[in-house]
Amino acid sequence: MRMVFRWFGPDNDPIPLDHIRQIPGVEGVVWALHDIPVGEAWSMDKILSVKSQIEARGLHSHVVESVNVHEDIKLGRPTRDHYIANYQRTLENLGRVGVKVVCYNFMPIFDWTRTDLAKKASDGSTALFFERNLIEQMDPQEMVSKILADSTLTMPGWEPERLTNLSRLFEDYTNVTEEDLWNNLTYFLQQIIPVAEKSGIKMAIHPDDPPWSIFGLPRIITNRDNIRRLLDIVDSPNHGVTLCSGSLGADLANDVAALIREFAPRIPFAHIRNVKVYDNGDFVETSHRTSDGSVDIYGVVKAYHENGFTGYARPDHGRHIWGEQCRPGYGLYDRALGIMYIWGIWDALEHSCKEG
Ligand code: DNO
Repeated sequence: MRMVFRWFGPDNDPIPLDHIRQIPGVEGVVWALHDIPVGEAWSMDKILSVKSQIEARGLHSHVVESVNVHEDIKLGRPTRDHYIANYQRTLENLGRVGVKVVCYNFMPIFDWTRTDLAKKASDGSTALFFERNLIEQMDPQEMVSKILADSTLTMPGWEPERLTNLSRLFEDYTNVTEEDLWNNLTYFLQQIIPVAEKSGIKMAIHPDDPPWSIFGLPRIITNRDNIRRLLDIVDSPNHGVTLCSGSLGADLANDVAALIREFAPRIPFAHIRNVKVYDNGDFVETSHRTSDGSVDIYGVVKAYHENGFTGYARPDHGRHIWGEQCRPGYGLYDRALGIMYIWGIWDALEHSCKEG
């Protein structure tokens, strides 16, 4: 397991690279060019500029999250070919500088969705929270305004310029079914995976977060059967999944450790995080500790260990603790604690294997 840590780039992340490299066992950062609008190709000079800053701090830049997919590709519009060509160019450029994994998602309009970015726990910490009933009654515009107003820092997947014309975006999806989305994903993969293969890049789709339809929009990367269907679209080691324990784990019907065992050879990238799911379907992000949430993080790490996992892993989100002012879900402290918990389990498993 190769531990990495998400970093939002120079002048965009309050956490300095020098702090990241002090977290035990972290070897690289997960990065992206956040200032390039979705759909444009990433230029070589911008890629090289971020890469050199990362490497100057003794970290590597093997993992990119995300190269986002333009809405026209998800909608299957004629203009998609132009955006797919740009995506291919981006992959070629990333391959040239030694990027190994590219994480992306295929969720219509919204990326990850929550109703509260700072739900207070009894210990005074705050964390991302999803209230199921509330979202069912909420107007999407109301949710977007609330979420954007609640964070002073930009958030991945919540680019204000992309979400300005929300009602038009919703109109565009009016007649788009899950099957349409599968067809549009298939079209995309058939043109992207051959380029990824030539560029030495493993594409790793992120599951939908949460893994069910919201606001009536289709969502398809949600469970075991759909992951199987997805991987069968193109049979290539360069077509895989970012196995996100917190996204999939928000649906208690998903047995995350079983998914890892089944799909291990097609998981180049692991997102490890815990969520506490309540009886009414609400969920809150918790510390990584198994007993704090509903996902058996011990079982998750054990499943990776049993399968000799050599891919990249990140602690994904954390709570906001010790008064840290940070991007929602992306503080230094709780993610660093999560890493130490994951390593603790991993190292104990290693030792017990050696001791027979
Ligand atoms: C949120 C992240 C997502 C993720 C994308 C991958 O914190 O987990 O924004 O990066 O869905 O494309």
